[in-house]
Amino acid sequence: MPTFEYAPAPESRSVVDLQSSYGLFINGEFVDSRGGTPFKTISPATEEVLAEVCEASAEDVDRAVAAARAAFGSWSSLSGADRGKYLFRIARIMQERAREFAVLESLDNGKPIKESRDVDVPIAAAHFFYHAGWADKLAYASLGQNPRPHGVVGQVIPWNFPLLMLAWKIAPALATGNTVVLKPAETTPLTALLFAQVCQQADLPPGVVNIITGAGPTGQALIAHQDVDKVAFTGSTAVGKAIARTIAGTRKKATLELGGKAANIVFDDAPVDQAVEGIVNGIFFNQGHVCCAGSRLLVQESIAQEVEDKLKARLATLRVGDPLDKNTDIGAINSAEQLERINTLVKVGEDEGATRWSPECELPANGFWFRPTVFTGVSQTHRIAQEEIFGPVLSVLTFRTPGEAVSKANNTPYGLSAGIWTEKGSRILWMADQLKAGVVWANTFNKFDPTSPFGGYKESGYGREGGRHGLSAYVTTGAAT
Ligand code: TAP
Repeated sequence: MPTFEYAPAPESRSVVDLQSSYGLFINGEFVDSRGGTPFKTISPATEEVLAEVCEASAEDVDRAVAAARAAFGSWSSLSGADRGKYLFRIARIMQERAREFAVLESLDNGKPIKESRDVDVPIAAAHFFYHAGWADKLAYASLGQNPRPHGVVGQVIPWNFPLLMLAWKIAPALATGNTVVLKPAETTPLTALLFAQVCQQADLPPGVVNIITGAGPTGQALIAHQDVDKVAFTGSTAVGKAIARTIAGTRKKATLELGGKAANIVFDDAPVDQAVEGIVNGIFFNQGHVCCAGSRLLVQESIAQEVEDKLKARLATLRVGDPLDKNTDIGAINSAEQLERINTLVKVGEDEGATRWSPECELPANGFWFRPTVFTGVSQTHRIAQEEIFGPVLSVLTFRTPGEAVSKANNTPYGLSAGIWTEKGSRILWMADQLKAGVVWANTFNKFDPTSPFGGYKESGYGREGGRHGLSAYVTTGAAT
């Protein structure tokens, strides 16, 4: 239990100007759908309807791709310095409107305001600043000879970091001279639509960015569209595989950022209090709706009990509740559907014999909520050690030797990220070399920066986002054909 109570500290909603309905953003304007069925987006914390949004039909996808194609010639022939100015302008407007973005993101997604305010929005703006800097230096970025854009890029993103994933996708595409059609997730379209307003405010030429809302079929139509030159997708491994099948045999380039089941590995020489903070951050940040979440804790057997006790004591101090309250640590689960998935896998964990524990905490009456949960006594074969739960649920396993830690950590179809906690630098380097993960954090977790490439091994996808590696996915090189 918390040692003292906090008074509520709600962020004001008045900074957000919610419209009752939103159109599709095509060719620089908000337009009605032709034939799509509108749907509602709700606050997962209260189930209140926030707005009605258009479903983009196949005809709308066609219009958006045509607008991006028409804009491509002039956008790609602008000088890099001029494209960079637009990106800088967008970044600065995002900073100026940061509070509005943060409140809207927390309303639509359910994540705590302190995370949207301090992580999602600043890093999203940082991606535009970073890529603005690259726009006029592509020829010197060692991307290959004569780097030039692919053309029209179709981008599909998930609901866990709606604005941040948009920034990861749109900033490098624009910096390299591509034009974009992006589909946000069905449950979190609002910050993408606010971003469309930012594009208008920045006087971005019409058609360079198009935002089409809708669900899976809209994403499918976009990916399959014959005038899309490159596909960039972030989401589940199942949908990533379907996309790979759809584009197989076409000329389309693709980057796929998919799921994960990261091991957070704590050795007996680690600073335990610091490691406990890292474990909490690793799995309970953003309600565990994080592809690179440290959802498997591998702890050395000799300190397992100490770590478990300290972890439980720390979890008892987390505040679960209103995402707009600045004291909230854990917000709402994004949708009823995701809550159902979490409940199903947690039940499987219990049925398979793992021990389930959660701190006492009162959950709000409405909305979608799940207590922070720890499973101990987990073995490698348990489904909760193998499958991505994508919620605030930690599976704890133990190991005795570094070799055992490596083989357990790598025993997964995924390979997105991993964490190592130890005071020995040599062990960090040895482990990082052995782990089949795109990102390895040492004595920290969930650190993101636009300069640092991010992406997976195995079923966590292919291609990198961020840094120079991320840029290379958006250009073709060599002699022009
Ligand atoms: P998905 O169901 O895969 O959805 C991702 C996006 O794809 C959404 O916009 C979705 O639309 C759309 N979509 C669904 N079916 C499609 C299809 N057949 N063709 C084209 N697009 C389609 O994933 P999710 O449940 O939203 O997100 C959670 C998953 O994403 C987790 O597995 C997580 O690990 C992964 N993820 C990975 C990363 C990175 S960087 N590797 C980052 C974040 C999340 P609707 O949602 O509107 O139906």
